[in-house]
Amino acid sequence: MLKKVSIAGVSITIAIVVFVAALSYSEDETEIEIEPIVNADVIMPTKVSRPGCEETDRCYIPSEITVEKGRTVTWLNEDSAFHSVTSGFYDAPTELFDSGHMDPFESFSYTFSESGVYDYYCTLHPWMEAQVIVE
Ligand SMILES: [Cu+2]
Repeated sequence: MLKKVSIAGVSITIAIVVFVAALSYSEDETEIEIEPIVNADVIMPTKVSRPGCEETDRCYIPSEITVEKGRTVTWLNEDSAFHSVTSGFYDAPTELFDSGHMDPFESFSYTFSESGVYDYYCTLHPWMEAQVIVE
């Protein structure tokens, strides 16, 4: 009788270990999947949180992107600092889109349904400016 109880105890322990292992495995899998999913059209590269990138036109790469009407554009923050994708200019926002503060490796998407030229900037770093041209 005592033997039976301990066997049951061992099976339960094994079952718990397997369950916990399965849980942690699926968490790992989720983490691995997140990064490659982002297929960015525009990136914010490293070190753009200090002035200078505007001189080489590399605050957002590319700083000018042309897309068809109806297309969704995705930005990815590849820097270690916060950035934003905010429509308009620093002293004249248009309030069409605003990513808010984007964490490192966070992405933001916006679908352009009207043709036109869309200027945008970073609310944290006014020298960061770029354009989306929608045809
Ligand atoms: Cu910025």
